[in-house]
Amino acid sequence: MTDAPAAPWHILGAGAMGTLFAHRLEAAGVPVILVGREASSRRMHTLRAAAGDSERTFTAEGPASRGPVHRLLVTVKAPAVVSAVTALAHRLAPDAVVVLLANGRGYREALAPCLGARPLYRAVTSEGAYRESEAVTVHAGVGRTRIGNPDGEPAPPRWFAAGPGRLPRVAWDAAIEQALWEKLAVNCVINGITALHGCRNGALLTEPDARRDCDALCLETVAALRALGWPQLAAALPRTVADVLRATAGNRSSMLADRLAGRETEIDYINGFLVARCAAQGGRLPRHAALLERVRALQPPIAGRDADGSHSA
Ligand code: KPL
Repeated sequence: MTDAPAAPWHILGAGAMGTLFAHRLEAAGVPVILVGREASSRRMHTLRAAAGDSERTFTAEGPASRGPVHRLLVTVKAPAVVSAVTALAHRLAPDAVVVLLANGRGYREALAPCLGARPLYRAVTSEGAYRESEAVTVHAGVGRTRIGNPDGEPAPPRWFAAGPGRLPRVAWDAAIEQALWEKLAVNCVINGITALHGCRNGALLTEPDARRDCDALCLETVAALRALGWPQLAAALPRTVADVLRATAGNRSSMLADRLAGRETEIDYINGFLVARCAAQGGRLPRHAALLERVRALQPPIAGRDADGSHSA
């Protein structure tokens, strides 16, 4: 067994979520190493929060770094997950723990060659953060984080208690599979439409055109959840979406932010995943399929894409 309490957490993707969790882990006494694209260094970073600024200096590793990785938190954006983890795979220790905090689904299959028999733990968070600059992250909204094993693991493992389990508002979730479907469904309804209409989340409640699109997409998502065996999530979805829209009314969705920054969006891992899952059972989701095509058409050509793949919402 690894010396779990001493094993540092490598954080792959030093964007808003990555740096937020880096600060929180270090504040709880858990050592952190940021993994990025630049050469190894020490990097000072500020977390701006309602309680005041906190400054920390992190060890940052570049692509040439070696040495085993025992604990890995992946916070890159969906389109970068597979390439980023694959690039680090040769450093994963046999007992490495890999936790993925990203929107969307469908990564387990793609990562199977580098993970082998290791589970892919997933995290779902409602923390809100954005990068103000390279050196400053703003903790804009306090939320909850759940971590669990989609393949089923009822009790929190030892690595959890020694690491993220030390943080306030972070809990082990034995039903993380359900949490992932709920988050996917919410992102399926909100993210693509806000990117297309160029509106903040609250407009899906107040602007007639956006609201009509949102309601119709929500109905199709309810049917999809039922068909996929999640009747309770399906029944609750309209209320869940309305609650999220009210709570985040002034926010730009992560997909709108990606679109405005000219980055590749996560649409293939969100609506694309749902369309493919339903198609595998012979079901059709015409509204999701149309949205998928329209958002894909907005995306910049591959060569022009910003390679910053950090997860920020
Ligand atoms: O998770 C989100 C995102 O933007 O990715 C929501 C819940 C839609 C909040 O903006």
